[in-house]
Amino acid sequence: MPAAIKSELNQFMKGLIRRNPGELEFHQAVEEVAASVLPYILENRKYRDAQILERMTEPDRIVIFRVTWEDDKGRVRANRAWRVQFNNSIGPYKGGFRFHPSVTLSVLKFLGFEQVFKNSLTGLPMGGAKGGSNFNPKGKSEREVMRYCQSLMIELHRHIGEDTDVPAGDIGVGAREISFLFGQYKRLENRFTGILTGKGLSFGGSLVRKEATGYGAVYFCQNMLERNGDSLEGKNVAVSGSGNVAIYTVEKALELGAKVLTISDSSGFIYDPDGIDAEKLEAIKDLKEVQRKRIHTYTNLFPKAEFHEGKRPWHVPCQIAFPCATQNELNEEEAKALLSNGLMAIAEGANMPTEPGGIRTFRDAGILYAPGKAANAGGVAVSGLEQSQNALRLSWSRDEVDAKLKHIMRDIHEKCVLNGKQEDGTVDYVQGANLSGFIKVAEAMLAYGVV
Ligand code: NDP
Ligand code: 2IT
Repeated sequence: MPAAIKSELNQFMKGLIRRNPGELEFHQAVEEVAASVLPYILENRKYRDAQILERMTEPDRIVIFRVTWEDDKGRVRANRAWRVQFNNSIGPYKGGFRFHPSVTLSVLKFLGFEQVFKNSLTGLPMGGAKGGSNFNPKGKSEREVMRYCQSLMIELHRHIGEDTDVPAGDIGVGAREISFLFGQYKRLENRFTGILTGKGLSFGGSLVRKEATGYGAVYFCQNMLERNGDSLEGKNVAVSGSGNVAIYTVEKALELGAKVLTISDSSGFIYDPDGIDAEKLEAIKDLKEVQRKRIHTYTNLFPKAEFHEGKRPWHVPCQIAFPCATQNELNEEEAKALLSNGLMAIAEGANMPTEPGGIRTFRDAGILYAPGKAANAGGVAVSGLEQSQNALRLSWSRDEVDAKLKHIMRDIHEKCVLNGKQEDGTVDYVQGANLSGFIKVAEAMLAYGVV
């Protein structure tokens, strides 16, 4: 990085850190974007004069509220929830809701910030937001989760709306939670409207939304490989996580002829030397989606597989990696191990799963590295299509939605190539995604004047 840009970046980050003390995840997400877009801002005075980056890194609004509820033993419990409405320059706020004990304001600000760029990349009219709560759904009964969702919506409903802010799922918020939240919204407002996405198919959900993030990440990877005259056929693949994104990443990778060796959760990872085939994947869906069990129970069904307790899958030799669990789940040492074991491509199903040292390692090595805001945009893209179907009061077929998803992922890939192409013909997908996402939002903000 040229010295002038580096000094500008340092100065910008100093101010951001002073304004947002202790919010490490937020600092991390902003620094990566700022490093990509600052050269462009310095070349184009209009962005600088309008303080576009300073404004883009300040959320429009954050709502913080208490959620009080009663557990099955009749004890009164209290949690905290947030909705970070980051930027609605190009459309109503849109982004997931996360239930996990690790949720903090910093985590939600990083996720909301990333969402602004991701949503811009999809080409659909969606602003960026993220919400969440430090509620831990693990070990809670169905009724406890229901009461929690209902209590949360009693406050949240005032701040959302089909043309204002449309939440969806994320870690710990899946079809069950979206259903409880939607049912309560409908009761409170006496209106049936597309206020959440990821809904059940019988009440306004879209086909392929459940699969969209994982499928989209694999489509994006396929696009990167195709540009290099290659494909997923016969490749060894490592996947982390065993939730919504991981499961449908495995499904699409299998369909395209890859061999999937790993899957994981926060307790450890499964290594299946024979590969996780379609039949084993159905067993995983039953374990995780129906029985809500831990991933180590896979070895009870398939004893040839190994469970590595407390470990992550990144030392397993593979050519392609899909981190699909959570932020900062792949560090520099693991990135080096992946490279020395022959990694050629990585596509992030999760948001910000690779630590900055890992990203540097992948970019320096010149392998195909797709950052989350490009690779996992398929989920929110199909959420956008769910909103369109709700507005039209129509449902599109599975093939129609899947074709649109493929098209959107290809389009995002092309945008990354356009703004990330290097002199030697390779593509810096981080640069391409950040700059492409930035330009659309920045143009809208400039057009609005000082707002
Ligand atoms: P799920 O709750 O369905 O699954 C999360 C998975 O990640 C579980 O296997 C979970 O294991 C694991 N995990 C969660 N937290 C940790 C942690 N701190 N350390 C290790 N493993 C962890 O969530 P999703 O699959 O929906 O989300 C996964 C990632 O994808 C997140 O980064 C999310 O932001 C991102 N994403 C999701 C989209 C969606 O449409 N759902 C869209 C775009 C991105 P355990 O059960 O042990 O906690
Ligand atoms: O991180 C994400 O893009 C999501 N959790 C999905 C957001 C959405 O509105 O579908």
